[in-house]
Amino acid sequence: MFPTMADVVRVVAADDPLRALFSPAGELTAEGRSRLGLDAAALRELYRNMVLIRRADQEALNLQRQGELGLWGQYLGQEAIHVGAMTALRTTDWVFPSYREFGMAMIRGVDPADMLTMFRGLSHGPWDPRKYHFAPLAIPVATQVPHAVGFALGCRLKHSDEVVLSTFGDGATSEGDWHEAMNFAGVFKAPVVFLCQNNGWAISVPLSKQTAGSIADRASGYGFPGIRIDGNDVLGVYAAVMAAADRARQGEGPYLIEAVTYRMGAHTSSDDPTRYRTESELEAWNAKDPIARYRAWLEQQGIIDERTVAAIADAAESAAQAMRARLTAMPAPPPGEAIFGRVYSNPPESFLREREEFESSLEGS
Ligand SMILES: Cc1ncc(C[n+]2csc(CCOP(=O)(O)OP(=O)(O)O)c2C)c(N)n1
Ligand SMILES: [Mg+2]
Repeated sequence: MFPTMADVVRVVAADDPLRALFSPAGELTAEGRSRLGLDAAALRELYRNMVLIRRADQEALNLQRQGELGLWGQYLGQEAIHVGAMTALRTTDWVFPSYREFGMAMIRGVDPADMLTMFRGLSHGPWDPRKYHFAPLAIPVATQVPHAVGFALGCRLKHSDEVVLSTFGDGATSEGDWHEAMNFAGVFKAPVVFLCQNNGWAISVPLSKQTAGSIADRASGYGFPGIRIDGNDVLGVYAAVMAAADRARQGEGPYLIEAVTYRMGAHTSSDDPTRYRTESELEAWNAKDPIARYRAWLEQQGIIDERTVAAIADAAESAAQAMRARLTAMPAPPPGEAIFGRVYSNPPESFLREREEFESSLEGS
């Protein structure tokens, strides 16, 4: 017998621990917030990390504008997702990111100056994924999603309790890779949390011209739950990712979180968003800025004061300057090593000869 729609809805709703924490509009409820059990120091840390990654993002853009980086894609406005999600995970959990997840990597402990070497043409992939449990940034849209699911299935087969976070944009959900990954994850109950950063745009294509219906609702077609939440609320993102990861860890399978936010900057430093979006749209989202909003709440709760806010801003400034100084002092790798160095562990003779020829061709140039 085929299940009816009512059966499907019942199955999906029955094992959904997130719904209880959120209002139907996707806002973390006061009751949900109180259940998080975060003390004042932890709440301040969330603020500090959002400020740190925002300042690093600005510095990276400055570097690009000064000709020190080839390209930069800002995550300005998406800090609540980066910090909330990374704080909710264990450091043993894996992350499979897209190209905009520099802030997430920073929170995981990757040195930001090392990370920027990729955008300065000094490295192909600056960190060891096994050390940080953080996969390389994926530039081809959505390719990281099937990787995440396959890896998550591997974790399950090894009986490890690691969970995988697969993060991507709204545009990525139009890719075949994304649907294949969702389907596979649902069938095999892979321990994966899908986190869509719905920032309203895929370069110059607005969500309305890309997606009919709701992204979150797509999960039910693949046999697991999905929820749309406010992606500019760091505590909401933290709660959702924590609950979805716990559920996956217990063998309950995947979850899709659609975190609604806005890309406040350009798509990348090569893009001019004034050609396709209005100033008023930007202003409306500016009023929902995740950092200003969280800071106002912390102040209201008496958890943070002006002095702490200023100290955090100073620390972020020093960290950004240190990142710049370290990056700009790094020597370029020898060209032969950069091009040939990571291709073979045991290079064949012909390859070594090619390398020699290349290197001697550079002599005197
Ligand atoms: C397979 C593939 N197609 C097209 C591109 C060009 N491209 C780069 S980013 C992007 C838009 C992605 O939008 P979204 O998934 O919403 O992520 P966002 O940039 O908003 O974070 C496109 C089409 C690409 N990198 N890879
Ligand atoms: Mg997008």
